[in-house]
Amino acid sequence: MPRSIILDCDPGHDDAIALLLAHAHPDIELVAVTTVVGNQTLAKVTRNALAVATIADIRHVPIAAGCVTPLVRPIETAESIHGESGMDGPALPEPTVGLDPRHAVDVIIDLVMASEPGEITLVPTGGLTNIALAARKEPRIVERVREVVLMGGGYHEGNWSAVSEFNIVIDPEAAHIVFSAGWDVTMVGLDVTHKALATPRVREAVRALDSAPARFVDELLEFFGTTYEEAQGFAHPPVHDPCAVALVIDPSIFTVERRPVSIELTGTHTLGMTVTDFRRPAPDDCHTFVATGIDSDRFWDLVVSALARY
Ligand code: PIR
Ligand code: CA
Repeated sequence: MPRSIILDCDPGHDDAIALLLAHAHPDIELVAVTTVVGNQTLAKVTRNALAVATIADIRHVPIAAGCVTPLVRPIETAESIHGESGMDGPALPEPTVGLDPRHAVDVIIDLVMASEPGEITLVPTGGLTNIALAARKEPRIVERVREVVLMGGGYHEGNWSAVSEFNIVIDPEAAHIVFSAGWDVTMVGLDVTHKALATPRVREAVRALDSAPARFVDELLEFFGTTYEEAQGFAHPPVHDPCAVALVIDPSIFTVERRPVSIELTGTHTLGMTVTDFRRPAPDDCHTFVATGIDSDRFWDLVVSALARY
């Protein structure tokens, strides 16, 4: 049985690759794509999602726009990494895929409430604003979803500050709501995504594929590699968001530990930190999990073989 997921994203180079992976992989049924302010404004990331759907011919999946700003804080975008459009590099087609008129939060609630308990997995790859608001608006979704597998955070690594990761720190209050709601949350953070590097071997394997979506991925990685090198000093760019989708498809690629995670909301130097307690075995009521290891070769094999289906 394929796993049904809602991808809540802010495309975003790596969000785009996560979307292409989710659509192509036979073990995933993509039931909706929702967008949230993050890497760029909501208007830009939504346009980008529609452009990716156009390139990959994703036509029977609702795509709905969500929150325009974080719950409490002002908008902070990642233009230094993703560029002015939020997905700079490849030429983007004029979208021929339409936007669902509903708000993303209502799409998430409607789909989850109409599904069987334990059927839908939420896969957020941007800030957690939509997911937090959905849990507040319809708390019954918390028991109904199978789990939340998110890209964000990091227990030992940061990218937007010494200790915090972008998706968490842009809306830490939303992250707090999601991590403490009571559903199972798996944090696929920088500790593992910083090992999912688009190395020359990976770039070659993608370039060997002959399809419009694969060429698009190659152009995304080209731009992402350049800005990641300039802005963060990485020789090869880490491709974060597909890691969360890959964990849903094949958890054996990762090591996951059950650990209490708290979101820092008041720190002077630590706002948005995902404080993870490794001191002892987690208590029985702990419902948060953190990815601590990744087999990056198997991860890339999974991504490339899914892209080969286009
Ligand atoms: C990537 C992102 C933001 C900032 C940087 N420096 C790099 C985006 C990615 O889309 C991913 O979801 C997450 N946020 C990684 O922090
Ligand atoms: Ca993202």
